[in-house]
Amino acid sequence: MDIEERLVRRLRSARHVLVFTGAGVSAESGIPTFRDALTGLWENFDAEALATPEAFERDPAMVWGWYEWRRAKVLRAQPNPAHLAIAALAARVPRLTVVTQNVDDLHERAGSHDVLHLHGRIDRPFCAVCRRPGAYPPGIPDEPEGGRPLEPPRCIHCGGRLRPGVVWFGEMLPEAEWDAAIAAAESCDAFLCIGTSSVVQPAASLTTMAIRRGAITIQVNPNPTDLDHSVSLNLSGPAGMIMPALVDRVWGEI
Ligand code: BJW
Ligand code: ZN
Repeated sequence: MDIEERLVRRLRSARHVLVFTGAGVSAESGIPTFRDALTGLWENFDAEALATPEAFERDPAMVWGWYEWRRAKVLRAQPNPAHLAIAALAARVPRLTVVTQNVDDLHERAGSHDVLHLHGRIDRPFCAVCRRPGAYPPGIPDEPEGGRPLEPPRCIHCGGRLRPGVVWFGEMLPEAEWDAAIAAAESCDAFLCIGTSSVVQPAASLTTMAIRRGAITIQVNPNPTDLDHSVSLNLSGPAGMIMPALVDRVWGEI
């Protein structure tokens, strides 16, 4: 791995490392990235239009069916070497904060603790009316490839429709997670931005906060983003390959 010795030394001496992840970190686990997640039935939709409260109000079965198909994919997926390298990093640095935009639980299943989920979790449905938590039946939904429209289950308290426990466009991020993420971005001395297009706000602003306060910033992505020229180092490639190599090179064998 080609990193200047000066950067390696700065990373090695970091007291607080923030790992910020997006859909790309789960891509090698077989979970489509957000902007690739439209296949089959949903090919003619726009992901940004499906992930809104208005879409759910207009056509709950279409939106719920899309999420059930994606939830089945998450349940079948396994953490990949990138998730595992991030979990292993916790034992090698004085303090590690993992902040994810992902709605899957692959960081947790890889062994990361106290992950801050800025956009909620696909496995935590709640009532669209009274907002109390709902539950899924155990097991993996049996979705045909490409999915199908499905009427959402009803809330056992008020009879309202359950909705996926995720943050849609136009909705506020969960306050405690967002506050904790800002505090971490403002106190970290190394910030790793992994597998995100960095177009969705306010999450993407965490990287710019860290840049502004002088943290060393590293981006891992096989494709260009608007941050390519703002970060301290751009590592171009899949996270599953780059992350184990980076952790190895800087913090020792994993
Ligand atoms: C690999 C790889 C490999 C591939 N290895 N990498 C300020 C400015 C402009 C707009 C706004 C603003 N403030 C708010 C907005 C509006 C909006 C917004 O940002 N819109 C933009 C599209 C412009 N934001 C909001 O509405 C947010 N709420 C909010 O701000 O509340 C305040 C408010 C209230 C009312 C009115 C106005 C403001 C909420 C945002 C919620 C986002 N929710 C989603 C859906 C979650 C549920 C679901 O999954 O369905 O979250 S959208 C979607 O995007 C999802 C993701 O978490 C998020 C980020 O996407 P991510 O992770 O970056 O994925 P991709 O697919 O974009 O990129 C994948 C990357 O991986 C690519 O770069 C690949 O190259 C790379 N990759 N393989 C490493 N192997
Ligand atoms: Zn209810």
